[in-house]
Amino acid sequence: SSEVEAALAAAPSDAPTIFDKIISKEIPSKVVYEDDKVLAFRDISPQAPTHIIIIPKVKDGLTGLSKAEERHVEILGYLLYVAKLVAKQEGLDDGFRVIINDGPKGCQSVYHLHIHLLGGRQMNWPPG
Ligand code: DGP
Repeated sequence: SSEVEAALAAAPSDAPTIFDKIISKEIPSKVVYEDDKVLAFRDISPQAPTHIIIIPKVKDGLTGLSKAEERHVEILGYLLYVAKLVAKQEGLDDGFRVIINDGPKGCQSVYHLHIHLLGGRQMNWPPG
């Protein structure tokens, strides 16, 4: 798929990503939740009726989950809590899924840690 191609083309890096420009509003996005620590916005290429990306505003070395250090524990937990808040806000009362893609084999294409929140349809298992 094009998502796999994008992931394989994206070299893991600590450089700024498109998400920095989304945080600064240099690039417009459909924001569904924002506070001082996190931003949640609709994915440009939705894989479900609800598909939201949740990111920390400060990357602090967190290009992906595989780079997590003990200092990131608080923001990692908070991102999951915000996923729950947004799921509720989106009316996903019958269930939803959260996903973190990591590295080329995990299909990560943007190297700024992010949680995918998907819902609004029946999810399948195993994922692709
Ligand atoms: P991942 O493959 O896990 O690295 O997911 C990156 C996601 O980011 C992918 O589902 C598409 C989304 N995305 C990439 N660029 C943009 C953008 O400019 N705007 C929005 N809203 N989403 C984007």
